Amino acid sequence: MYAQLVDTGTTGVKSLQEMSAEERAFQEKIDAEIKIEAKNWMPEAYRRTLIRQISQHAHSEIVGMLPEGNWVTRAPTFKRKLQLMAKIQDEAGHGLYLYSAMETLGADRDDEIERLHRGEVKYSSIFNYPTLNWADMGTIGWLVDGAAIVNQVALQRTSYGPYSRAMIRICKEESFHQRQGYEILLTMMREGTDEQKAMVQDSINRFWWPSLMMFGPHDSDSPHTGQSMAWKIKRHTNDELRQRFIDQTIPQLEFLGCTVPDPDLKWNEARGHYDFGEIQWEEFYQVLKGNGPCNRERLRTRKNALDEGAWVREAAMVYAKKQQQKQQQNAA
Ligand code: BYC
Repeated sequence: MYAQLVDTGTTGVKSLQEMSAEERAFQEKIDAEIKIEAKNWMPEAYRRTLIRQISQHAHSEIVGMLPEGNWVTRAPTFKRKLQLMAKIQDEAGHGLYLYSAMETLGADRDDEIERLHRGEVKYSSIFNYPTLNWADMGTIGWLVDGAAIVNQVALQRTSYGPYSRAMIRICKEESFHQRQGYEILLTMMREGTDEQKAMVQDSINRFWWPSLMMFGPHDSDSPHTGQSMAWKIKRHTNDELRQRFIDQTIPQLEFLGCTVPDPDLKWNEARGHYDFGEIQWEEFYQVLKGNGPCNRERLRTRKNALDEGAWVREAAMVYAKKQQQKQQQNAA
């Protein structure tokens, strides 16, 4: 794999000859599928790439709670409300595992959260779109968690041990989320009124293209893919995973009896894959720059949550210090 990347002219990836002895030993370990652990030597750029990706991933889980939180008070039944709350709590848990995995690389959680709040680091573009109707809760579970799973199943085999182990548990929970989302939509399509069926189609129309954007830019425009593939942080490229997601999602879409807003979508027998239209990349880059429909609102909500929770953290610190003093007095 590594030699192939060099041969195909991927820029910025060192050849084995250009590496120091330490870097070569590291690369050979990666090539032999031996996991890198927190205390092992690693190139500084590998560490920084992982902190960037894992922190972005953790922030996505935490910010990703907000579009769904919008519907907790308006879920149509008590059962749906409980399911939605459980899903959102799982996402908080995913964020916490991921921040912990990031800390094993020497990054500071509070610093990274501050950088998020200053708008210096990214989180998944998808969470900058609003949730306008109840069907959006189904679509987020089915399409957004569905896209996240395709990406995260591959990340279970990522080369950094703590990240790959966090992914195993996260994937189990995500596949449950995906099914609950699909079941919401199936219920609305099978038992709903015409208006409710129209809500499902409207929701798919709004979330289809942003879900495809979750996989990132085309491989040819992705600055990090070459090196991340060589280090096996990424096991598949952005375009490969996007295609895999489309291929597995379209039969589910047909079973629902819905369509996607892409006139170019069609099965290509020769390729054995669906062909699809071009993503509006200008929209994607605008969202990344902070100009999506909800970017400002999302960051404002997160900052307020941190400020309003300050007294809880302070109280916990005072209590912990008092407990520590008591233990020291007892031990003396
Ligand atoms: N949104 O060279 P590239 C969930 C950035 S949450 C925003 O391809 P890379 C859920 C990229 O960071 C699941 N930014 O980068 C939660 C880079 O910017 P910087 C979230 C994006 O890292 C609640 C630049 O564009 N999943 O499941 O090799 C409810 C160039 O891109 C996006 C993860 O985070 C985007 N869509 O590949 C429901 C998975 N795409 O850092 C569900 C972990 C690209 O140079 N992350 N960028 O400023 C990854 O697998 C990889 O980081 C990506 C991008 C495939 C996303």
